[in-house]
Amino acid sequence: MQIQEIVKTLEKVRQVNPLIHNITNVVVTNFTANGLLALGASPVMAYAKEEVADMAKMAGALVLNIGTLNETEIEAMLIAGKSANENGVPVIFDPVGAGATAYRTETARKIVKEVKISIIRGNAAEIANVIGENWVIKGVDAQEGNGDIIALAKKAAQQLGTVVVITGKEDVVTDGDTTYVIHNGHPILTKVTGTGCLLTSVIGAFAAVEKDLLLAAVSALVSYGVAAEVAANKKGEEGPGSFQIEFLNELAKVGTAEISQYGSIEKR
Ligand code: ATP
Ligand code: TZP
Ligand code: MG
Ligand code: MG
Repeated sequence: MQIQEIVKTLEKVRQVNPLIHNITNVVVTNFTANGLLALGASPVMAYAKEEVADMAKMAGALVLNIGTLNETEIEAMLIAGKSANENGVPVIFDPVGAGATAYRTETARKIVKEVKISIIRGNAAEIANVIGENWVIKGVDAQEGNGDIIALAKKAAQQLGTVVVITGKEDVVTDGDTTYVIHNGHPILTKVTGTGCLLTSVIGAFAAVEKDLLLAAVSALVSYGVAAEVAANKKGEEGPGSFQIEFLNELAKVGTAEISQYGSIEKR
């Protein structure tokens, strides 16, 4: 995969300005909408079971995120997911906190069973728990693990039949066969809540414009990670508040120059 293809895919997002239907959590709603707007996508949050089938049908991608789940929202996610599936709209899933409580684990497994997911994105513990492996998770944050993340991602991709993205210090993308490791990003991302959730929605924006889901996911991760690096270089020392604002600025600006300079992908 070439850097030029990644830049082209990012440019396509900005040209198409895809509508991204998010059913997400109450912590990250505003940040997600602003991040998608900055990038060049068009966010909508719609949750009512009476309208989600219609909204998902007209979207470029549907993003499901169980960060603050409840029964009403889960019902809406299943309706939206099925509508997206029937209409060829890619569904991106963030199983926030899978493994932390039985309810989250069971709900995540129910969603991947009942909805055809195109790309699932989470930390290692979340992905492990979705496929029935027991990794420790505290709340919604992964603990430092020393497991083999590439092997885990491949196993999950094969078991779920989706593209899998596991993020952390390094990000892994695989369809179970072809695997990429992305070395972009910055530790200060862990000090701003919702940077994982926004990333999942950003992956949705790329999947809305690029049918090759590996290219879509890698392009999203590189663009996002490079924007974070540039923002951290400019404002990181001031702290997470200044970084969060600058990160939105850089999501709007990141392009050929920055991605050529900092983009770091490795095929495994
Ligand atoms: P967690 O709850 O475990 O923090 P998350 O859902 O917030 O998970 P992350 O794994 O934190 O998701 O990923 C969000 C973004 O932060 C990704 O772009 C990832 O590459 C980046 N990231 C996370 N940790 C680091 C790190 N130590 N160094 C560089 N980038 C990181
Ligand atoms: N609690 C429930 S959802 C959520 C918190 C803190 C946000 C998690 O966001 P991210 O992107 O996984 O850090
Ligand atoms: Mg994080
Ligand atoms: Mg998360």
